[in-house]
Amino acid sequence: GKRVKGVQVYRPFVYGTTAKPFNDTDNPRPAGVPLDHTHSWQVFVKGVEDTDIFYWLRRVQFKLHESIPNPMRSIDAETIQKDNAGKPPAKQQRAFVVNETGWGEFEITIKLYYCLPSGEKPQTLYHHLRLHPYGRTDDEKEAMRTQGNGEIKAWIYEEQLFNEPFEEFYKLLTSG
Ligand code: SLL
Repeated sequence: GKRVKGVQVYRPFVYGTTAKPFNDTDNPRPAGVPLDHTHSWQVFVKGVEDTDIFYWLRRVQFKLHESIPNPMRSIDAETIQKDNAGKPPAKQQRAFVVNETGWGEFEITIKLYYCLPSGEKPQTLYHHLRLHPYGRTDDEKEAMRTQGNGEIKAWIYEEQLFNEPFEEFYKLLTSG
């Protein structure tokens, strides 16, 4: 294929983690979850404002800590779309997500696999799962606990650059 010379295409996305301590009201520890688990959390890659990114990102592989059963989690856009039986996924489903519970923080390895016509090699990101509200004063922590919903968000806004994309991929990128 031929590349489109002198063209750069940027696509914004968000990745990161959202964690929440177990409590007696809106986030009780589910039955079967070990007693030493203190939080529910999720790691995700998605579009900004839940926009579609499946046309350029086809798979995300999350490598979790070895203490977690089955630590390699691979999520395919195709599977998410199939689960919707041909209908386009609802906004909140337009995401590569792993939901887990646990007690400790660690570094998550996130590997991005691009759509095949891109010819791009997979790219690796590293993200620290945050369970605790660091760098906040005791008052701010208390406010999070009592007023907020207690979620600890560690979100990164990024832009994926496609430099001189192949013509076929350029059409995919710009036909949305
Ligand atoms: C620490 N460096 O020692 C970290 C490791 C590992 C967290 C944290 C296990 C959950 C499960 C879990 O939360 N591991 O058993 O499914 O603090």
